[in-house]
Formats: sequence, structure tokens, C-alpha cells
Amino acid sequence: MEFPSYIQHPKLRSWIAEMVALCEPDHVHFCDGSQEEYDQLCELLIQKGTFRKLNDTLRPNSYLALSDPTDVARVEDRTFICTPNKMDAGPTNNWVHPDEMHRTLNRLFNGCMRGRTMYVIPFSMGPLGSHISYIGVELSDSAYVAVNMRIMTRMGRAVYDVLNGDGAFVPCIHSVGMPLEPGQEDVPWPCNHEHKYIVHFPIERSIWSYGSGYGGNALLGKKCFALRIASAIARDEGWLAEHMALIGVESPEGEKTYVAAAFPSACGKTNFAMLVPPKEMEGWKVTTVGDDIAWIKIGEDGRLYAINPEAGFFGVAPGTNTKSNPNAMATISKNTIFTNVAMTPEGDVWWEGMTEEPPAELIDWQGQPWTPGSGRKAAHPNARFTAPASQCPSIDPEWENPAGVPISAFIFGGRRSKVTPLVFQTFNWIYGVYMAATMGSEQTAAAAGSKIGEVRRDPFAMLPFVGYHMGSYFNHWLRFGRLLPEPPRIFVVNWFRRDDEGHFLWPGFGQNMRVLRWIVDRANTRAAGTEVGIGRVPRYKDLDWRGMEDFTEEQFDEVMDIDPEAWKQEILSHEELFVRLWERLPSEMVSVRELLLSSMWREPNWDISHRTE
Ligand code: O2Y
Ligand code: MN
Repeated sequence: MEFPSYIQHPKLRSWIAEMVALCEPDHVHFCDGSQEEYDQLCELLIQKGTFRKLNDTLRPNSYLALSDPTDVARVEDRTFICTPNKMDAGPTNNWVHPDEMHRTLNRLFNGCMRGRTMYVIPFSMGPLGSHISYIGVELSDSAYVAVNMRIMTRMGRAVYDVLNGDGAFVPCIHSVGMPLEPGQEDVPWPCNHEHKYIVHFPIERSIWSYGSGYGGNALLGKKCFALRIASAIARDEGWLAEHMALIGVESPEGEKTYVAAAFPSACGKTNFAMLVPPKEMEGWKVTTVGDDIAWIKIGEDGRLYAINPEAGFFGVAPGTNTKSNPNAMATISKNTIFTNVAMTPEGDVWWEGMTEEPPAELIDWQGQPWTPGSGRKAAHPNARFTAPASQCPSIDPEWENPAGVPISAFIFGGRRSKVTPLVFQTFNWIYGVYMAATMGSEQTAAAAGSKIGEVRRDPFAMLPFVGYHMGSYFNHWLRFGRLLPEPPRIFVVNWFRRDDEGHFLWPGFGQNMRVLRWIVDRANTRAAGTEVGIGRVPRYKDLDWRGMEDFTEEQFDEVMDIDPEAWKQEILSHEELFVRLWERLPSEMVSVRELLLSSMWREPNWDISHRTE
């Protein structure tokens, strides 16, 4: 194998040579990231049956991929954090000793790319050359991965200029785990039905992924690098790698405030990141820096600066429509790869919730003819679009600023039908960390080990993404706060509160702007509110109701209701999480819990409507 002359990095060369010797690909393709290369790889994917070209008039330069029906989502139970000490991975991660895991992986990767091409994919997470960015190189036997990585990251030759001689990079090796014997015919979506391993070595800072070609399992810059490995790097270096959308809020006076918002998977984070304010809130504007991941460092002025390490959106298609997210719909109008959605007879895409009426006929996500009477979903519930962030109409003008954007507030939100009010501001950084650490979401689909409707604790929306012990992660946040002269304020939101009949109490979507405005005003120390046992809450008169005057004060009281008995039970129930994390749980967590419980028993009246303040 010959290296292109522009790869002069000795460690990179020897790692690639080592992986080629192990995986034995038939060919090695060094990706340059050009449009020509992208087009050629898409053409190749069409020939292999992985891609179908969509109608070029309706959906220019866009493709549809239908995966193997068993390879449709991240596989949390096959995701491992391999540290020499089991305790360092913590009880929320799957753990295997690195020596044992390397033996297993060496066995699996031995000859795993026979009959295939290895793509060498250099990528930058974050704008090229930003001091907040990091470099990775993924070796993958999937052309689907190569083209998706070109959208999701800054991928191509320019990365080698940044690597410069001996710069640091995270080696990421990926195989679909299906070598081809001579003469063996390939399948449109190769993967391994027996073995799947998504493995992280935080000390070596390397990633090995085997057996899946899908999403977070295979596009290794995203969850594997930008969250699991990056969270471990961030702990060591004193910054934050978070599962957060980054949004800008502009007031009619042109004042810009950036906030970072963490929501568990499937809680509408992309919709929030691209929120369109109600037209009556004239002059208010929301802009998008990122929809999923934020890397946050302390600037020289002591403020926090964040970048979106990604360059594209890998968003859930079902439920996305021109009402729920017009910006996303515009983003995916061209140059987009769709995976596991349905196809219309005209060669466009469709999924549940895209239109009120489904088309009369479709090809479903398994390639079968579909009609509305078929009794099954046309698109897979985890069907995705991969689209360039630059195409988003609400993209923030500063989204590629290498210095990042200044963060004024953190927002944490879960899916809770009861207990958690629409919004509250936590008392201070430590209380905020407590609330983020104990946030939970009701399960909408049966995840491994939990039932629908059950509250699954998802600290900081990072449960599947922290690359070390969750208790140490809480401690990292506490220590980090102590480094900040004026830490951003921390808020909790819940768009999913329901009444006893199960009806949502808050309309959500664009109306969330009213809550966001209060948050931004509080962050800029203006808007009022009143203190109750869990923090500061807005009163009815504190929110902007223009265009939503029919939402009564009684309705507001219902969605803001804070029931002390329910909260007492809630806080008592945090013990389960704390016991699980006990050996690394910061003592502050226990102290705050005690304080909350004692203040709640002493609080005579939580009904905010009686407050005069
Ligand atoms: O199932 C997958 O592979 C994708 S998961 C995902 C994709 C984009 C953004 N967030 C997520 C997530 O699970 O949080
Ligand atoms: Mn996510």
C-alpha cells in the first residue's frame, strides 16, 4: 500500500499500516472530501444497491438507504467503556478489561475487510484549526459511512494540514463485520448478525466498532468520539463535552444570548434547536448553532464558549413536518441522505407524521409495497436524515466561529407527565448540577430493562454517553463550576406535563419560545419570578402571552403546579441513583438532597398563585 504524499504523520502512517495488515482489505481509498469523490461514492452505493437516487427535481442530489432490518439503531447493550479499572467505567457503562477486549477485537477484525475497500476518513470535530476542535481518523469498510461522515464532520485533505507532522488524533476503526470470500456476492446493507461491539478505550483514546453500519454505531465522530471519548478528555483537560443543542436567542433590540440545552434522546431537541417563535412575539428570533452535541471551554475572560463539533444533522425523520420543524424540512430539501424512510412512487421520501394524510402507496423502509391499510409503519421509528447544517435556514451566523459562542444559560429537560413544572431556575450551580444529575424521562418505547411510562434516570441526558464513572462526571461539573467567576444560570424545563386524563398541558413547539424568553431574560438578570422550594419560577404575568391570550392563568398554574408531596417522593427516589453511584458520588449531592427535603417539609405554601412578591 502506498501512502499519498500529503500524509506525512508517522504515527498515523504506522497505525493505518497496522490496521491494513490486520483487516486485510482488498483496496485502500484515502478520502479527500471533495464533491467529486462524494458523487462517485454515492454512485458506487447505487450500484451496490445500498442507495436509491431520489427524484432529482423533488429532492435534488439526495439518496435513500434501507438498512438491514436488524441494524436500525445504536446498540447500548453492546457499547463498552474499557478502562483497566472497572470502577473507572462505573456502573452505568458496560465494562471489559482492555486486554481482554483487545484480544476479542483482534480476533474479530482479523481479515474482516477481505473483499472490501478500507476508506481512510480524516475528520475534524469542530471548525478546522479551532482550539476547541479535535481531529479523528476513521478507517471503515463502508462507503455509506464515508459519505455520511462527509456531511456530519469537516472531512477531507485539509485535516492533514491541521494534524501537521505529529498532531494528536483519535484513531477510530470500524468494520461492518462481513468479509467477502472470493466470488461471494455482497448484500445492500452488510453487517454482522452475531457480533456487535462498539468499544471505547478512554486511556488510549481510541474507538473500535464492529458489526453494525448504522448511525451512532458507525459514524464514529458522533456519540463515540464527540461524547464518550471527548467526555473523558474533557474531564482530564478541564472542559465539557455535552449532549446539548446550542441555540442563539435574539431580542427585538438585537441583543443575542446563547444557551445550551440538554434533552434525552427522542425529546425534541432538534425541534427546540430550530424553534420558530410565534409571529406575535415580533422581533424575537432563534438561531441554531448545533442540535445534538456541544463542546464547551472556559475563555480568557472567564466566560464559557461553545462549539458544535458536528457539521451536519443526523435527525429523526418520523414526526418531522412543516409545523413541528419547518427549518428541518427546509434543511433536508436537497443534498440529503435518508435512511429507513419510505419512498413515494414519484421518488420522494415519506414518513409517519410528515403529512396528515399518508400517500396512497409507498415502498416501505424494508423495500416492500405499502398502503395505509398495511397495518405497519412505512418508515422505521428511528429513520434518519443526514443533512448539512449549512443548509438550515436558522443556522447562526457564528456557528463556525472557531472561538465558539458565549454561553449564558444551561437548560435541562426531560419527559415527565407529572411532578416537574414547565420551567424553573435552580438556586445556584450546585443545585443546578443536582437537578441535572437526577433528571429523568418517561420511556416512550421499551428500552432494555425498563417499561413504557417508567421514569428512567438520565443524568444530564448523558446516561449512554459518559465515557467514565457517572459519579466522577457529577464531580467534574461541580469542580468546573468553581472555576467560573460567574457561572451561567441553570434551568429545568418540561414540555410534556399532562393532566389526569392524559392531555398535554402545554402546546410545546414554537410556544416554547415564551419559556425561552423568560430564561434568557433571567440569564440577563431582568425578568422577575418568585422563589419556591425547588428554585425560582415565573408567575403568569412574567411570561409573554402575545398571541396565546387564550391560555388562562388557571392553565398556567396547572402546568406550573409543584406538589410538595410528589416532590418529596421524587427526591426520596433519587436515592436509588445515588446508591448505584455511591463509591464516586460527590458529597454535595447528598447534602443538596437533604436541604431540599428539609426545606420542603418546612415550606408552608407552595402554591405560587398566592404569592404577592
Ligand atoms: O440510533 C442512532 O444511531 C442514532 S442516535 C442519535 C442520533 C442523532 C442525535 N442523537 C441521537 C441520540 O441517540 O441521542
Ligand atoms: Mn442525541
